Amino acid sequence: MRLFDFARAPNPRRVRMFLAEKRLDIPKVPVNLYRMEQLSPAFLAINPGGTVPVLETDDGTYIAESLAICLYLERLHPEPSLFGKSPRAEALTVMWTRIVESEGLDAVAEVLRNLSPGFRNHVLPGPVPYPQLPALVERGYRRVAQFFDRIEQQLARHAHLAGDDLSFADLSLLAAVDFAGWVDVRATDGRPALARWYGRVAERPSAGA
Ligand SMILES: N[C@@H](CCC(=O)N[C@@H](CS)C(=O)NCC(=O)O)C(=O)O
Repeated sequence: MRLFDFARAPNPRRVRMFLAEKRLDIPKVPVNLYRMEQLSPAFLAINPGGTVPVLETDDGTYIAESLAICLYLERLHPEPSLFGKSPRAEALTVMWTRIVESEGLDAVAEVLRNLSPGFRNHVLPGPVPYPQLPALVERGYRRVAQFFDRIEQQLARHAHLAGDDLSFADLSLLAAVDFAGWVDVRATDGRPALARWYGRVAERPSAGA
C-alpha cells in the first residue's frame, strides 16, 4: 500500500491524522503541488481528478477522496474506531465529514483560489485552467462564516462533531479550521464551543501529522 501525499495540503493532512490515530504506517509518495506534479500525465493516469491524497492498495487499485480512503482503512483496521461502532454512528460521521468538506474546506478553497495570484488560471483542481472570479472571494468568506456558525451550534451540544466520540469528522474539521487561517479567518474567535473543542483536538499527537 502507498499514499500519494503532499505535506502542506489540508486534505492529505486529515488522512495522515487518521493514520496517526490508528498507528498505521503507510509509505508515502510525495506529489509536489507547488510544482504542479499532480497534473503530470503519470499522476493523471492514477487520478484523472488531479488531486491528492490517493491510496494505492496492495492489488493496485487507486482510491481518491479522503473519506473513501479512510473508510477503506477503517474496515481493514477497525480499532481504534474513527467511524463509530454502529450504523447510526457511521452515518453521522460520514454526514458531518461531508458537511465539513462541502461547506467548510470547499468554501475556504473558494476564497483562497479566487484570491491568491498563485491560483490564477488554476481555480479548480484538475487540468482545465478556469480563471479566477473575484466576486467569489466575498461570497466564499460569507460561506466560511456560515459554516463555522453551524459547527458552533453542533459543538455547543456535543463533545465531538458526530456525537460523544472523536471521529474522522473531527480530524477533517481540524484541517478546515487550520486551513481557514490561510485566508486569515480565525474560526475559534467568538465561537467558544469550537474554541474548547479545538483546544482538545489540536493537542492530540495526531494533529502534528
Ligand atoms: N475531496 C477531495 C479533495 C482533494 C483535494 O482537493 N486535494 C487538493 C490538496 S488539499 C489537491 O490535490 N489539489 C490539487 C490542485 O489544486 O491542483 C478529498 O477529500 O480528498
